[in-house]
Amino acid sequence: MKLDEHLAECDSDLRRLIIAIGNTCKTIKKGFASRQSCSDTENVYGEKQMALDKWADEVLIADLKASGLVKYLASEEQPEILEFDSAGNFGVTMDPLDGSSLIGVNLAVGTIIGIYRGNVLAPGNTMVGAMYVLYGPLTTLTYTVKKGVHEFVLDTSGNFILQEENIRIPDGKIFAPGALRKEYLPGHLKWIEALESEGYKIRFSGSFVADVHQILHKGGVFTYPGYRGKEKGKLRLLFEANPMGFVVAQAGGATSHGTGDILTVMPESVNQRIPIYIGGKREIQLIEKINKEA
Ligand code: AFP
Repeated sequence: MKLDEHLAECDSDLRRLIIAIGNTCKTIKKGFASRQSCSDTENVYGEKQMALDKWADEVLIADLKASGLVKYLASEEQPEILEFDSAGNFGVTMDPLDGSSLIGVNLAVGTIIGIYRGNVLAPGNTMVGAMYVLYGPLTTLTYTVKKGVHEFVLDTSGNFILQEENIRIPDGKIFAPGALRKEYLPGHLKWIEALESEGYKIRFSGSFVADVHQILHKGGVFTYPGYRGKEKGKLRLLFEANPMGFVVAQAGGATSHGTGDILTVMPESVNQRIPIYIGGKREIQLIEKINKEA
């Protein structure tokens, strides 16, 4: 089944928006091969090439503006929320290429999208949908519109074909721990040691979207915690934590900033950072329990 068929029951504007984003991601995917650059360098013809993440940002902005569906657009690459004179009223958050420092070494990166009705400076649990496209050996698109989490794979004809419907996060013993151990806060260290004593194995690639995708399928937990000197952590609430948290929560998992659900946090600014724990409910409950007892 193709993506547009799968979305047949969905609100027609939301359906058009998801399809439009999927189409732009196909363009981005082609850019990896044709642009062959990960920084502002000259190509073989002596032409200046824009870094792929900045280029992906421009392509997404242009396509979303042209769609007429989006009024507010917040991008990790932009300092302010863009506002379009549009008939539609969707608010979209995007990380055009998460993990972009891995492009040069050919590891998986992705595009992360959150979808709101109206402004995006709202708690994540008000999203009407979220999705991500992972550019790995296969290009996959995973979406939710609060009716399950579904995954599609890009075939050789350029169609996103249903690969797995109603994904549920299983139990699993992998963990993806960001930040330096010597800078962990006490509660976090205790939690990490608890996971290690239970035999959790490390799987951390440097691409949040790829690491969370693995956890969605294999279980376990990803974290980029707050740490000494950077108590708010590294990842962004609007662009990374909320959309991926929304997908994982819809698949039966959970997300936390260490003491509560990330999806209930009212953003204070567009570039706000937040400590993140995302994955299985059991692991998330454990960090909250440890932190609350401390
Ligand atoms: P880039 O998009 O700049 O490569 O950052 C990726 C990221 O935001 C996230 O995808 C990774 O999980 C995290 O940073 C890795 O951070 P460290 O380099 O500090 O491990």
